[in-house]
Amino acid sequence: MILLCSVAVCLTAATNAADLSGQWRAEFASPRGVQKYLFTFQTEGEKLTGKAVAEVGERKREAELREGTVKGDTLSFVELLDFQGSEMRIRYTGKISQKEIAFTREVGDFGKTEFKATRGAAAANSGTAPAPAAGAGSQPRRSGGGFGGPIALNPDDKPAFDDPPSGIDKSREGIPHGKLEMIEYESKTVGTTRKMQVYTPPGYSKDKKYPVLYLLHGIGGDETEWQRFAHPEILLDNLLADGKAVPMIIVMPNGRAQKVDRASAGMAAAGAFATFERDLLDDVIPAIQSRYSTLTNRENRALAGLSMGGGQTLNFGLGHLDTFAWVGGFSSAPNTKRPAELVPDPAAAAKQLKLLWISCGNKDGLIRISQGMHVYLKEKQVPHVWHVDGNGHDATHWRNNLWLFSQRLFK
Ligand code: FER
Repeated sequence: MILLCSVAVCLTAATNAADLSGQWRAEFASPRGVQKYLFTFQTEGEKLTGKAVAEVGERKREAELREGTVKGDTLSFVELLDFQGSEMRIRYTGKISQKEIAFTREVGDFGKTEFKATRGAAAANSGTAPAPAAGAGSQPRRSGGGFGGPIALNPDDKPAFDDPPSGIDKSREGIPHGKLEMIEYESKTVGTTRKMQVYTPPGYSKDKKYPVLYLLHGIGGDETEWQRFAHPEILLDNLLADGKAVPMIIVMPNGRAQKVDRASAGMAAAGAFATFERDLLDDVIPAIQSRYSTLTNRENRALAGLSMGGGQTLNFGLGHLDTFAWVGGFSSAPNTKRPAELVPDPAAAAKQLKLLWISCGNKDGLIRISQGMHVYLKEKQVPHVWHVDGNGHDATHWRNNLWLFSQRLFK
């Protein structure tokens, strides 16, 4: 049921939770453009239910509100957003005053936006509605970001390589196979025992030493996520059988560095994805180097990842060129720091990097992140691969780029 607001109802909103029922609208600037929201709330005691209809440009979506509560003058709820197959949680907290609700909208720890909602139907339906409050404090903290957006392609945005043949990660008979194992390590950073998967190539022997690729997952994944999109272990077996890659160890850790690190703990645990920098450097790498027969100089250490893990890769890889000489960001997400922050000394980076790989699909709404990197790197003359293929934010892009990237490592 939709209740339209009368002045009397609006005025009691501050003191009586039930009176939140009805429609509230808001308009605010976000990295994706101006967002227009129409919330419809129903309350029952401290419980709040309802829906959100959001419009950005031409696009409109509707979501049921979850986990809604009203306590005193504070309400909170979650909007679940399907982001290209991954579920993102947008958390809203609002302070109710007489005429408005002052909301904070958080996507994980990213993109905290503040805006005000006022009573009434959508602006389009209501000629007399006051202008939405989108003043100070309504600007998102980040520049660039959001869940995809309009795609504008530039002349450089084309494939650097042909697409791989099909079947690159299908298991073949009659070739040697490596081993994939799940191991545990003590994380001082997180204060827990954590899991990671480790691939050792066929014929792995303590008598040899191997280079290592650290391979990071996306926002909805964990240490097993790469197996959903590609089978890095089979892909490497195949490349090795064809003489196309150097035998290497591949480590797939969990990039969500928090005590409860399952994907279900919340997709947008952005702070935990940033904390992983320390877990990777101080806990994961030492654990691998103590348990496996590894080459431990920077020229024998690579970092790559998809989406959220692509952003982590660029942040941690370019941020620690003393540790990584090979860096690959596939469809990097808005957690990627700004190019000038990542590469403050282009000449030094150009000298140290053996390979910097930036890739994105030309149907991926996050492409502007990678485009920004490419434009900066090109301007600053930092050699890199800029590979834009015909995919979206999807498994084909990640599988193909792992294949193209991994066969160029450690050579
Ligand atoms: C975002 C959109 C997407 C974001 C992260 C992602 C940090 C990650 C997507 C993925 O890993 O697939 O705004 O912000």
